[in-house]
Formats: sequence, structure tokens, C-alpha cells
Amino acid sequence: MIQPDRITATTCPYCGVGCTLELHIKDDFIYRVTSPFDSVVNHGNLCVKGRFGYDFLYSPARVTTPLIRKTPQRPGARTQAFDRDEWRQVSWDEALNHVADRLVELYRRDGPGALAVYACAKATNEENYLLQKLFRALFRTNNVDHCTRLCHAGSVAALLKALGTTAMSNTAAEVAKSDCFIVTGSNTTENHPIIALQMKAAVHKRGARLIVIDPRRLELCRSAALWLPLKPGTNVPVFSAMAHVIVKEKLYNRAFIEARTEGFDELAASLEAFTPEYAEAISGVDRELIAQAARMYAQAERGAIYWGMGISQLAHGTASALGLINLALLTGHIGREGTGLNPLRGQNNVQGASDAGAMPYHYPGYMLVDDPANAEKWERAWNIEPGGLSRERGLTTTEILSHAHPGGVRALYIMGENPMMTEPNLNVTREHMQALEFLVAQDVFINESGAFADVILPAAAWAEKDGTFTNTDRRVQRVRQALPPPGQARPDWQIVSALAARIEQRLGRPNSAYWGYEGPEAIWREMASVTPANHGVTYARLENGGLQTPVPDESHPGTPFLFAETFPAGRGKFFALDYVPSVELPDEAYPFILTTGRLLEHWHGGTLSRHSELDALYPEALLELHEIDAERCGLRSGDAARVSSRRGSVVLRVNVRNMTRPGVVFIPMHFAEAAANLLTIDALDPTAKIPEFKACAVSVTRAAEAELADPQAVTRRGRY
Ligand SMILES: Nc1nc2c(c(=O)[nH]1)N[C@H]1C(S)=C(S)[C@@H](COP(=O)(O)OP(=O)(O)OC[C@H]3O[C@@H](n4cnc5c(=O)[nH]c(N)nc54)[C@H](O)[C@@H]3O)O[C@H]1N2
Ligand SMILES: Nc1nc2c(c(=O)[nH]1)N[C@H]1C(S)=C(S)[C@@H](COP(=O)(O)OP(=O)(O)OC[C@H]3O[C@@H](n4cnc5c(=O)[nH]c(N)nc54)[C@H](O)[C@@H]3O)O[C@H]1N2
Ligand code: SF4
Ligand SMILES: [Mo]
Repeated sequence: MIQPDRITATTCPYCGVGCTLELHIKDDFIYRVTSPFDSVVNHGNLCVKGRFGYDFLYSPARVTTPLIRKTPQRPGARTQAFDRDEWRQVSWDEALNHVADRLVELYRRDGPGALAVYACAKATNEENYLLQKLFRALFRTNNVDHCTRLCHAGSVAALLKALGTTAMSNTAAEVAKSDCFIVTGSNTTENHPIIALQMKAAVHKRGARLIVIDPRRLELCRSAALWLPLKPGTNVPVFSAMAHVIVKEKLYNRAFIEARTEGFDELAASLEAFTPEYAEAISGVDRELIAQAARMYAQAERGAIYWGMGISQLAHGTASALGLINLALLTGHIGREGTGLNPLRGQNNVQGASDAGAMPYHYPGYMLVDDPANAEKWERAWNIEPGGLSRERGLTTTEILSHAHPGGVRALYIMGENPMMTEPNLNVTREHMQALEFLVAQDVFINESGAFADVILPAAAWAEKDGTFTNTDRRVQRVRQALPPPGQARPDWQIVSALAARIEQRLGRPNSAYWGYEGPEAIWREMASVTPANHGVTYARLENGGLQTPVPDESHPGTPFLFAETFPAGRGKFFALDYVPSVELPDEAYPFILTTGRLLEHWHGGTLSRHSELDALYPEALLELHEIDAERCGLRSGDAARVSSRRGSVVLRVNVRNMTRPGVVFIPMHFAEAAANLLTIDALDPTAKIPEFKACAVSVTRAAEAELADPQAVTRRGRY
């Protein structure tokens, strides 16, 4: 047995479950990862990513010095460069001075609207807080957003409208207390594996009943009492037909509706049209199944709803989530343990980056930027002259790139995101990236987006820095430095503060905001002092398992579930909904519906998982096809197929697997050589501005072997 030099306890860098990791280290090398049995969130369980996915830290493709492009890039003619000889290694001084000079130059020439920033749901709360502070306090712009826009934006918009909230109402582990729960648009087994374990334990050990509403035959369906296999894009009719049954059969909770909600009569009237027969005709789900699901959920003592991207990533994402909120308000399944409205948050720190203000409409703590009282509060906190902060809402992630043109956004600063893999309709996204005048990427690797940049700033990864992440349960947990960063890489908070000091000096701002933090704890203290939900959170109090926000003061124990008495908006609001079909429906030329999503072993654009041994577990992109469709196309497992939409096309191998319903094909989003987002449509939900990643029309035809791209060409890129 190896004896470790030390064991560092920290939080998993992958998903929003937020499992505790113990990194066993010998000679500054992690040789093993475990988790303590008494860990609050995961009780010692870890999925394959948490246990084995840390080795990207040692990848020879890590960027370890600041880099500036050798060939100056012109707007409109930007190219991708992964190879090291296309970049010049420079000192931190040169890199930061160059970035500060260029940003200040463009700000002086074109004003605050010319600058925009993508924050990072993989980085810490402290780092996201600091980055939005830099752009707000120094450049006076609210053009700050991050991948939450591509993720639960629809859910957040709906929760804000109906209840005035933005997060999961309950703790995921409370599923053990539910007697019935709905999982919809969430492939929990692959994407929140430890929560899926808790869900299965609730079913098999405690007899809870699970209702899965999803177009794919998920692993969870094996534990389900009911599976409603709806067509992609038909959530609203299915959820509304369930509500129709609940109202018609008087299964609703009258006392709750009277005491805590408004708009019931309008909702009930709007539900008349949503009969189970009508929903069946649109969604393909048997009317009896819809009625059974409605009764099972409504008659439960404690019913809960868990949902994911199949709800929010649609051009009617907000309406889909409102459909679920209607169900919870009708039945009163909220405000108690084991109930609730629970959008499972995705990235390790997407809840935290949102709480820390990495969003265009909100300061930290969800204070709207266009409310002058909020702006004044932050002007005082940041020592800025009255009226200095912008009162205008900024652009969202999806809008930032589509505004990349003269007169619009000219410079983009990306801290740890990869739009050239993760935004929809990549052929158009590429044109937007190319149109920028100046692009900075601060990342642990040169990803597909960083390859377009003028400057790369090498960031330390999670195991190389201190700070906090906030998981899907609103639990703030410590991230602890276990290793020194490689080469000259630095933690994001250090890079951002060093850059801010240079920008401030160049701008000659009279009343200086503070940038001289001695460490992440000092940054946390500043943020917590102004955001009421964090007032009671201190690093000392986080030592044993973290705290669930809101934590209004230092004696408060944290909040496992919300809304026992009231909603932040006062009464919960019902919303009457319309069914709006997906923007692009299948037709003769493009007869299949494409849905995109995730695999257990991989992470988003693949930057982390494909630089890890995880890649060997699932080394190439596969197209999931139903056998009926495979026969129709004359394809078998292992054949090469070309999948095309009106926007682009990819070639990948076929996997005949009856996971999707006939007529629906699935491509994972992780593989650059067959990037799903070359096909997806950039239609947006009008309220939340989230793209319709979950439904577009495609054709599937046979391709030649020679048309397949070599996956290893991608994983070898950028190595020394
Ligand atoms: N291994 C792994 N885990 C991850 C991630 C990862 O990249 N890899 N990413 C993390 C992130 S950021 C997120 S947001 C989460 C996402 O986790 P999920 O929400 O589970 O993500 P997806 O795989 O996109 O799948 C969503 C589900 O929606 C279903 N679906 C598609 N269309 C519809 C529809 O119209 N209606 C309904 N009801 N369902 C539909 C799909 O069949 C699929 O089962 O995962 C997190 N965890
Ligand atoms: N077709 C399709 N597209 C989708 C989705 C879908 O379901 N289908 N899902 C969407 C969703 S839900 C999401 S959340 C987005 C995700 O979109 P992105 O956030 O763009 O995706 P990631 O690949 O997770 O990019 C994270 C980057 O951060 C870097 N990184 C990791 N740790 C650090 C750090 O500590 N500091 C810094 N500076 N960088 C770091 C990684 O190297 C990587 O390059 O994708 C969206 N796109
Ligand atoms: S479930 Fe999520 S947080 Fe837990 S080990 Fe897996 S990836 Fe990490
Ligand atoms: Mo996400």
C-alpha cells in the first residue's frame, strides 16, 4: 500500500451533485480518489468521473504559460490554432498588459457595450464574483453571462415568474421521504448519478412510486411505475393534460390553492382544451397513462418533481417549466420535506456562478440591475461614484455572440467556456467568433473556442486552488488546494485581480474599487456582506460539509427546503399555457427529430473528459437509432452515417439501440469530430433566451468509412 503524503478533502469538479472527494497524494501526484462514508451529499459514493476523471490535471495538453497568437488576427478572418508553434509564450506581465491595453482601447473607442464576458460554472464562486465585478465596476457593462443560459434558463425564468425563486426548492436526498416522484427531461442515471442512486433506493427500499416522462427509455425506466414516452417538444400538452385530470377529478388541494396561490380559475378554464385525448394526439403518449400519472402524483402524500434539460432546452422551455409548477401548486406538493420543484442543476458551480451575479440582469444575490436601489447598493459596496454602474440589462450568452459585429460587441473575454462546441448552430457561431476584434480565453486547455483567441491565459484547475462551489441543493462547499498549478498557471481569481488592477490604472478611475485580495476567503467575505442569502456563511462554518443557502445570519443552520410558509413572490401564480410546436418539425427532406444530450463518461465539449482516461471508456461519437429507423435507412450498428440538418452535417457511427422512440435520433454533444451542435437550431425561448437544443429536424443517410473523422486527431491536439 502506498502511504499518502497527504489527503486533501475537496469537492468534485464535474456535476452539480457536489460529491466530497478525498485526494490521496504522494509526491504532488494524485494516485487515488475516495470519499468518506459520512459525506453529507454522497455518503461515500462516487461516479466514474469523480473517482477517475481527475487525470486531465496531468494532460500534456494543459496550457502552462500565457500565450499570444503569432499571426495577428483580423475581424472576419480569425482562424483556429491548436498547435504550439502558432503561439508565442510570453510572461504574465506582457500578457496582462496586452489584454488590459486592448480592452481599454476598445472601451474608449466604442463604449461599454463593445465588451462582453462569459463567466465559468466550473470556476469558484469567488472567481465568478470577481469577474463580474471587473466588467461591471470598471467597464460599466452588464454584458456578463455564462452557461446557465444554455442550461436551466427556462426553469429559472419560470420559477421567477411563478414563485419569485431561482433554485431547487428542496434537497435532492429528500427523495427518500417522497412517496411519489416525477423525473422528466432528466437522464439522472448518467448525469446526476448519485442522485439517481438515491432515487432508486427510494423506489426499491421505501416503495416510492416513480413516474418517468421522457422520450428515451432511460435506465430509470426500469425502476418506474409509469413511463410516459412523449415526442420531444410536447411537454406542455402532457403536463397540461395531467393538470386537466387533476382538476376534472377534483384531486387538487383546495386548502393550499386558497391559502397560497392565485390564478386558479383562469388556469382551470385554460385546461378545458387539454384533454388527455388531445395530448395523446400531439405527444404520442397513451391517454390512460397520462391520467394514471396525474392521479398517482396528485394522490401522493408527498409528491416531488425533478427535471432537467428536456424541459428547459426548448423554444418553449419557460412554458414547459411553468407546466410543472402548475402541477405542484395544484396539489400543494411544495413547502414540505420530500416534495418540491427541483430543477437538477448541471455544472459543479452553476448555482454558485448565478448566485455570484454572473448574469446580465442581476447583480450578485439576484438583485435586478435596472432597479436603481440595487445599483446604489453595489456602488457603495464597490466604492463607485453615484450613478456610475450601468442601469441597463446586458446581453445574454446567446445574444453576446450574435451581436458580434461593428457597432455591437467587439471584444469577448471567455473564462472557462467553450461556445464553439456548446452553442447551437456552430456554423453561424463560428462566423460570430470570427467577427470579434479581440478575444481572450482563460482556460486550463486550448479548447475549440480558445483556438480562435488572440491571448490565452493559463488557469489553475480545481485541485490547484481554494474557494467554494455551490451544488444543486444550494449547498456552499469548500474547494481546497491539493497541488501547485503546473508551470505558470494561476488561479482565476489571481488572474482577474491582477488584470483589474492594470485596467483600473489605465482608466484612471477616481474612486478605486478594491482588487488587492489576499485570497478567496476575503473575496467571499465581501460578497457575503452584501448578499443577504450568504450573510451567515463563513469559511469557518463550511469546514464540516458546507451550508445550504439562504443562511441569513451566523447562527442560522442553513435551509434544506424552502417555502414552508410563503413564496418569495407572496402567492404562487398559476399560468395558463398554450401549446407551441417545436420550431422545426420533421418533413420529407428531414424526416427525423434530433435530440442531443449527454453520456455518463463525458463532459460537454469534451475538453476535460477527452483529456482523461474517461475517453477510453467511450472513445467515439455514436448515433442512437431505433431498429425500425435503422431498417428504414438500411443501416446497422457500426455503419457510418451522415446526419444532416438545414444548418450542417456530421458523420458518425450508428448504434442501433432502442433507447429513443422511432422517429427520434440521439447524438451526444461531446465529440468535436461529429459535433452535435453543427446540426442544432438557434431558435430561442422568447423569455429565457435558451436555445432549442432538444429538437430539430435531420436526415440520416449511409456514409463511406472514409468520411469518418479520426477521434484521436482531436484528443491529440495541442499536446507538447
Ligand atoms: N456525464 C455527464 N454528466 C453531466 C453533464 C455532462 O456533460 N456529462 N452535464 C451537466 C449539466 S451542465 C447538466 S445541465 C446536466 C443535464 O442533465 P440532463 O438534464 O439529464 O441532460 P441531457 O442528457 O441533456 O438529457 C435530458 C433528457 O431530456 C430528454 N428529453 C429530450 N427532449 C425532451 C422533451 O421534449 N421532453 C422531455 N420531458 N424530455 C426530453 C432526453 O431524452 C434526456 O433523457 O447534466 C450534468 N451532468
Ligand atoms: N447540443 C447541445 N448543446 C448543449 C447542451 C445540450 O444538451 N445539447 N447543453 C448545454 C448546457 S446545459 C451547458 S451547461 C453548456 C456547457 O457549456 P460550456 O460551459 O461551454 O462547456 P464546458 O465544456 O463544460 O466548458 C468548460 C470549460 O471550462 C474549462 N475549465 C474547467 N475548469 C476551469 C477553471 O477552474 N478555470 C477556467 N478558467 N476554466 C476551467 C474547461 O477546460 C472547458 O474548456 O452546454 C450547452 N450546450
Ligand atoms: S455524481 Fe457528479 S459530483 Fe458526484 S462524483 Fe459523479 S460527477 Fe462528481
Ligand atoms: Mo448545464
